Amino acid sequence: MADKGIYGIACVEGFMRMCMDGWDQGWHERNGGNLTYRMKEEDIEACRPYFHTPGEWVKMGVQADNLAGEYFITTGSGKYFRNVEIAPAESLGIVEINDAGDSWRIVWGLENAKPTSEFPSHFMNHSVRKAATNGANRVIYHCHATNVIALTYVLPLTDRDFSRALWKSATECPVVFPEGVGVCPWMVPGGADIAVATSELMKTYQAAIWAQHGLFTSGPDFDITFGLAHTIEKSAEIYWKVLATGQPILQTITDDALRSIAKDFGVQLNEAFLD
Ligand code: 2HA
Ligand code: ZN
Repeated sequence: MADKGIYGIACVEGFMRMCMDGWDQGWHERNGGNLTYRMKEEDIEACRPYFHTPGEWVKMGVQADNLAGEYFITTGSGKYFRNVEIAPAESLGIVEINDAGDSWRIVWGLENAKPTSEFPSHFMNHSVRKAATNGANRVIYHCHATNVIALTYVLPLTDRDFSRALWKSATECPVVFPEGVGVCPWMVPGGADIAVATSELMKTYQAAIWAQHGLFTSGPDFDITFGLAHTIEKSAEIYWKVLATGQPILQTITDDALRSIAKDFGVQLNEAFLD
């Protein structure tokens, strides 16, 4: 088989596959959405032969001590998920973080490009999730999941309202995200303010919803992080289908049923969201 170079390395291959999976779902119109992966030591060593002379250090406007010296694979600002497979070196790249934990520089890819406009949000979320999971979390994903976005026009923008609506729209949900989801009010994307607000939510939750914008999910690997977004979006879709019938709701998953699921599956549901 032909040598695929850096594209044959598992972390890069998995990263690209997740981008195309998100594209296939219809969550990445134009340059919508972004993905970052905090590389393991073995990922960095496997990719290092392909690194070029590093670019200039660029300050991020956010800082995290626990991410100093880390390497991330990231999608590019203004780049299209749709093009990741045909133009990977322009669409994504690898950045190194400096010892102060406040700047990045490009070591591979991102040709004529820079990291995603949401890199500050990804970075702060990585910092919080790394700490919350003892280093297990490695992936942060932002997508424009259609049904989730639509829900932010009709549900009160509280963690409790969204968590309950999603838990009750698909039986798997309380098992997949027992702590619930966080909800961020509408904010200007791309800056430090939304990054800090989102990372506050990610101290508690694996997923956060940006009102009228999209969804953030986190996880230890690509499968789990994509699966979380997929589960949340699917549940929101079911919620919409039920609403769209205009029929009265005759039955739903009761709070006691949610408790029973949690007990049998051995997960701790966020009690603050139960009646
Ligand atoms: O990358 O999705 O939030 C484009 C966006 C900004
Ligand atoms: Zn977005």
